[in-house]
Amino acid sequence: MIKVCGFRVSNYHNKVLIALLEKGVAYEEDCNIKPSQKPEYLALSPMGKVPFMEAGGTRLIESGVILEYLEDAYPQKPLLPKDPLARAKVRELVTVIELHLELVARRLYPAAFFGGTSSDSTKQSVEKDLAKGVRTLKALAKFSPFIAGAEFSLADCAAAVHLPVVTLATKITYGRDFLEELPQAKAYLKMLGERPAIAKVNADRREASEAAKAAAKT
Ligand SMILES: N[C@@H](CCC(=O)N[C@@H](CS)C(=O)NCC(=O)O)C(=O)O
Repeated sequence: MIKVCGFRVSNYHNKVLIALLEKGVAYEEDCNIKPSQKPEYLALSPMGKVPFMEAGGTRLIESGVILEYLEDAYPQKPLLPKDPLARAKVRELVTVIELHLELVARRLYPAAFFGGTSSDSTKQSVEKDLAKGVRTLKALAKFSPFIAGAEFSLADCAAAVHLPVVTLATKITYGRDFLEELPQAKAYLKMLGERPAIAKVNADRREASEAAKAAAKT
């Protein structure tokens, strides 16, 4: 059986869970695993990140690779279209969302979410880089009704977990939601949040986030 290891506030961990639930693949979860640079953790996940997955004695890191593995191993309910170009368009969206939005916004997270600080130069460079990512997403996203078109896909798994964090981090940092440039995004994310798989993962994330906040106070 597949085992997913990570924690429920992690957007990348949650992306994998959404794909598993949407595909109807049975899995086990260890949701008490935190990223670490300690040697014992690096023996499991050499970048020190979450999530990682175990299946049949083999361990996989990188959520994108894990999702591709799930597509190959469990093709019954696909989250990628059949047509090679349509598949590439889904991967293009995932890449833009993760490389040019989430990873850029991540530079704001220490100050926005963890009590750290962001220098003015970080804020300026993130603003400039995020504008490019938002412009690109605006050019590529279909919202008809899903982000890549008529079918729910891996790009929706990525959008469901990453876009809300970009919204939150930019609101906290700049007082403005950078995704306002995409007027359809709000209704689209609401629609995704009504899917049972995403509703469950979001509810578990909220619960884990509240528990972490309560633990930090004690
Ligand atoms: N490219 C990785 C990114 C995973 C990632 O950045 N996970 C975060 C938690 S959401 C993490 O482990 N951060 C700790 C670190 O970067 O050291 C993936 O897709 O799995």
